[in-house]
Amino acid sequence: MGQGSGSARLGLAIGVTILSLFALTNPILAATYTVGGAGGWTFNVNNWPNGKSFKPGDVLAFNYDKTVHNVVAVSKRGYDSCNSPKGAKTYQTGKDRIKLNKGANYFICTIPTHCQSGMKISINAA
Ligand SMILES: [Cu+2]
Repeated sequence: MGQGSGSARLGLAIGVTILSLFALTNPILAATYTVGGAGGWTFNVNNWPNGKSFKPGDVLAFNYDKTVHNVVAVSKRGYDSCNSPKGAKTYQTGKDRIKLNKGANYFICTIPTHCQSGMKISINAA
């Protein structure tokens, strides 16, 4: 047994300790949800969150045809009125991953008439 195996064992012990601390300090493991399920981010997806519970840090996966749709995070007012502020960050890769903030989170598609056709979701992360 040389010095090498001793320090390897020490390295392993430190690694395990760090992983344990990480697990203890992060009791909430983030989940990823695919918005709209198999149908993805599209019209009439507004009822999709019903009955589901979300936590801050969970990730919403928006899968959609980027030539037709987009995703913009908005306020309640923006959600209700289907408007987004000028210069709002627009996700448009067709495969966007967005982390939920604590509290209310609202997303709409800003292509004309889409939000009015139910391409909007309201989620409370608690
Ligand atoms: Cu759209």
